[in-house]
Amino acid sequence: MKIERIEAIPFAIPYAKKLQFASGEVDTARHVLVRVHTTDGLIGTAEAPPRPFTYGETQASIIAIINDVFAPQITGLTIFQRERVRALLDRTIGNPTAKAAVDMALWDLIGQSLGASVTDLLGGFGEGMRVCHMLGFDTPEVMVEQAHRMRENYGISTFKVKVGRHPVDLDVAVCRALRAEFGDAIELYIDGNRGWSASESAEALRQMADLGLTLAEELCPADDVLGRRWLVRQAPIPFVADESVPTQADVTRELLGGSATAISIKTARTGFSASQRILGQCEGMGVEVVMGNQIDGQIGTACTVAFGAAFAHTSKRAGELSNFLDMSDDLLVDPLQISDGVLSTRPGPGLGIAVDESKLSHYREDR
Ligand code: MUC
Ligand code: MG
Repeated sequence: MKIERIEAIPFAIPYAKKLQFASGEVDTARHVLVRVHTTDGLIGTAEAPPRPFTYGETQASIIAIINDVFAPQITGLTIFQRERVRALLDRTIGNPTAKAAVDMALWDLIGQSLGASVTDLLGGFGEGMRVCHMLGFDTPEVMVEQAHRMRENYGISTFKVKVGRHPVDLDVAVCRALRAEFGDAIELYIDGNRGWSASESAEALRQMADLGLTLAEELCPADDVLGRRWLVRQAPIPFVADESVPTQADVTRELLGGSATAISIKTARTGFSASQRILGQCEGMGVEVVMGNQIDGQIGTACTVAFGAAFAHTSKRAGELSNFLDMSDDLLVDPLQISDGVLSTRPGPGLGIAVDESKLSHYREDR
């Protein structure tokens, strides 16, 4: 069970509807498929989504760090030495999604070799999660129409609304339209991707005070240190740190510094090994978590639900598990299915995913 080689394969799948938010936009899933091969013929699979506007990684940088730095460090180790792998990868700073994909592919291999699902290995709490859909920037009419489609086709009733535009009234109008259309039948929360200042954020929260929002995420930059603390102190709902917490140390800094009161856990950036630790930190401190979406494809989403379903604390809230629905296609032999607002974990050992080789050869960008 030794790591023999690692493949980092660039692929590109267009979105049917592009996702726009305050820090950027995504119209093509230009991701990296990571495959860890063992000496006895198993293949562990995960995907790394480059998000230059969030972590500074690009498709080319992810491939380079895996091929030039990580693969030489860990080739020859056994698949069970994942803490040694983590220690070696952490000699390099940054590169969160590249590290996370290697970690998750190893967990997939461990599961396959033991005949157990990753969810069972991690904690085995449940068999799926309620789904939250993320609505990107558009007009109130279009966003209401999308929410209708998600409710009717998939039974989804929790929505995260992207905010952070100027003037703030644009986003307030969207949240107001959603609440007016659906009443109490939906849960609504907002994510600003650092688009507003602290005072604009406070004004937006004041204008939306009657809308029953349940969370506010990254409304202003965490680097606006005192402004952000001032905002979080007066926020009437949990204030979620997402892109400001790519490491455990960042979680500690943001929580103890008063810059956040809840944490978004994204397996795309902290894999399973570090996400487990972050979850423990949050649970121990009495801090709520939400399973976030790194604008993942189906492989990344399978990883998120595998982790989120494994623990009681991550299962309390709906997980952000549905944006792959906006992609024109994907790589899995058996596509993920959301029904009655729930995404189930995959049956079968490891992550339970198989890549469709003909789709991969169609979408890969290296040949
Ligand atoms: C999110 O929750 O922020 C958009 C930017 C990013 O890093 O992740 C997405 C979704
Ligand atoms: Mg976010």
